[in-house]
Amino acid sequence: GKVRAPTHIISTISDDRGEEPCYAGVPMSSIVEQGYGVGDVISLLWFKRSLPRYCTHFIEICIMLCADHGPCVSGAHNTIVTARAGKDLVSSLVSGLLTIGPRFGGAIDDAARYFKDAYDRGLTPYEFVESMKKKGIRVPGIGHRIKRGDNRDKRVELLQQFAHTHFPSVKYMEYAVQVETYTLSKANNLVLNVDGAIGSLFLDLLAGSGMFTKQEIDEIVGIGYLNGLFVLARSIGLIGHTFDQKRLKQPLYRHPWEDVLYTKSLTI
Ligand code: Q5B
Repeated sequence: GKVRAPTHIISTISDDRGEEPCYAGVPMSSIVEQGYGVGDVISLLWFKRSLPRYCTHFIEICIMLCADHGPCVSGAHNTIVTARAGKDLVSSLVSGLLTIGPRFGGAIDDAARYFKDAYDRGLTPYEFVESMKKKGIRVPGIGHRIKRGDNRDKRVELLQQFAHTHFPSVKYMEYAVQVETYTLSKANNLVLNVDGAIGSLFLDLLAGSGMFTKQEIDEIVGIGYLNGLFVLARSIGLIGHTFDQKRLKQPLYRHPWEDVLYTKSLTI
């Protein structure tokens, strides 16, 4: 009989060999004819399944809310400086993307991991936060440079409102809010931030939708899919910032001397 030669690549998410490309087995024509949105495409290509509308709508809200947060954040700043140095779109985009990490935008996966572990082990918010402090780890998903207890992040409120209305259960998000109540008692900037809101709510989506086994949830959280939401979303804004700088014909950026504290004194 025929023997299959070993392949160099295994791919399980898409196929372009037929008459039309398929995402997770769904042909492109069905995607268009059935009015799928970008949330459905993400469901197919990242999670390899069609998710209920409230889930794909939630994904789309995350993308829309994280698309940009002004020119002053790390990613936009890098992109603006790079575009003003005359670099091309892709260079300007990746320069901004490279700032996404544990402090900026890339705390979603760790927020999901730590909130899930703490909730599943039955830790009280006090026990969780204090154990993180002992380990010298900042609680991912908590804290913001400009948001405060008396100036909450509107994006977080919008995500919470949507989930309260549409999700069958919001137990992880409620836990994250209890953690926030405790951290806010320590300092006014230790709010639940957009990364923490998405991380905890995605746990609720995974656990409450009935579309994922426990093993699949552990794999998604373990691999770390969720920072992808911020990366994808913020790419929209970073591309916008690149076009903006080019349109405005902005010159090479040079940081003003007055804004640098030079500490090395002259030795005579
Ligand atoms: N402290 C976000 O810090 C920030 C603590 C904490 C325990 C914490 C910080 C942090 C975890 C990572 C995270 C996502 C670096 C943020 C985002 C997207 C964005 C951005 C935008 C957008 C801010 C002052 C005191 C110190 C610290 C303590 C701070 N955070 N303790 N757990 N999580 N969070 N990142 O203001 O005793 O003085 O040493 O790392 O979730 O990135 O809009 O800008 O859309 O673009 O610089 O929203 O919270 O505060 O470093 O001066 O700390 O608070 O230990 O205590 P800050 P620091 P002490 S959302």
